Amino acid sequence: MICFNCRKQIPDNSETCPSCGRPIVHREQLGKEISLRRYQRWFFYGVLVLIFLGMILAIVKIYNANTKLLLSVSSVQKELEEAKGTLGTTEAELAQREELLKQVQADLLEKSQAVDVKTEEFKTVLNEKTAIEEKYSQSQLDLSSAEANIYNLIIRLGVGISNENLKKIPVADANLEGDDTDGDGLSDLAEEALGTDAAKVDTDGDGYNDKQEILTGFNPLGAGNLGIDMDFANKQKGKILLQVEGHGEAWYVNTGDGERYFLGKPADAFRIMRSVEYWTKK
Ligand SMILES: [Ca+2]
Ligand SMILES: [Ca+2]
Repeated sequence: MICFNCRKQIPDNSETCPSCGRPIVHREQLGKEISLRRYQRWFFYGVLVLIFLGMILAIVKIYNANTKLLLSVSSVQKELEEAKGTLGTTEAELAQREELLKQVQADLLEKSQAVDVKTEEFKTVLNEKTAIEEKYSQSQLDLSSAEANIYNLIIRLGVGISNENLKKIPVADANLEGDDTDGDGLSDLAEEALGTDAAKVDTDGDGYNDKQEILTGFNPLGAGNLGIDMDFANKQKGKILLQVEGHGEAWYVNTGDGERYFLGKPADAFRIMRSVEYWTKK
């Protein structure tokens, strides 16, 4: 046997080298140690591989978990964006509806105010009509029963009318005579009802006297015409119209020609109404 250290021949089964004193390792023992170390090395490698695989597994798990989390966050963000979009649309619609509501409320208020104004106008006309009817009733006290019947007729048939609407009905050339201060052919009474100046032949000074203008449908108080409206006039046929904006002057709209016949003030009306020709003229 040879010493592995000093390479000299030594007796078999020596525990130490007699030459260099180095402990002798026998082949069987060396084989065991090598096997042991090989086993230890493989064990170490195995543990390393297991640790490595464990780490890989852990990384994959973490990666998967993170990916899921990111996907989840992304999905939530997307839903949030969609919700924001929906909210934006809803807010816009809400604003639009609020605007519409405001407009409707404004219209309603405007119409309500218009109704109030009309109601007031109606009340005024009604009050004036009532006042005229009272005047007729008072006048009636001094009349004979036959004349009283005529007044009853006026009260029953009389309809209040504004001056503006009255202008739409042509004036008949009848019963316009009487006390005539300016001598233009229109009685002072008729001029008061027509709104012209009883002291001027030509109230607006345009070269045409008041009666000419009235009978031809022109405005005796200025430029333009009276705005005759035969559709309107025809609807008033057969009615006794009372000037609620004047002194209660009465006009009768003939059923034939649709012209208005001056009946005068309440106190004079009966005299005219007895003249049958004005009721039947064609
Ligand atoms: Ca006159
Ligand atoms: Ca004139």
